[in-house]
Amino acid sequence: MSSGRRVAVHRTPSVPVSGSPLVAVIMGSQSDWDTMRHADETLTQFGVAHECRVISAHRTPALAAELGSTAESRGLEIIIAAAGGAAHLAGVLAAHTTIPVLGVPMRSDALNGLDSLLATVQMPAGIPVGTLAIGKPGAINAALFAVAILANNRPALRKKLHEFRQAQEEKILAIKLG
Ligand code: RP5
Repeated sequence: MSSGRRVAVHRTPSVPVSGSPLVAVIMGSQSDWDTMRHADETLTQFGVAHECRVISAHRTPALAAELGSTAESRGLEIIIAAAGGAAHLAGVLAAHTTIPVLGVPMRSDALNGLDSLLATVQMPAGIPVGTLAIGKPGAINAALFAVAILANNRPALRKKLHEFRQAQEEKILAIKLG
């Protein structure tokens, strides 16, 4: 893969993220980054090697096809694809690969993300896209879903997921109202 804007691949000293990327976080525009950085942060929190890139199904169609068709040979195991409006990115990437593709609909100005949701979720039978919620919750959950898939054959990751759920539960139980 020689072209395409590489937005960021975060590595933190406390959670080393090394090796070839297992997850690609792809978004249709730089304007999606403010939402998709939450997927990036969540994957970093779990120490999952990943890459974040801007690739558009409409503006860079050849690159989108290349990313999808080379994903498996590059060792990617999951693609997270975010787009807004006429959001074809996840579907186009899924058409070029058999690895799981998770779609995140972006909140749009015109229709508040309903357009992005329908464009992402309504795939024809035969080419699946696992579609998450609109916006930030979808970005976070796409990353958690990717971690859950990877955890199927990575016990250390499964343990981290259990710890994450427990911490989340404890935070709720500690709330005192009034
Ligand atoms: C989609 O169009 C992108 O995913 C973005 O959500 C939306 C608007 O893109 P920009 O006009 O901000 O580049 O392709």
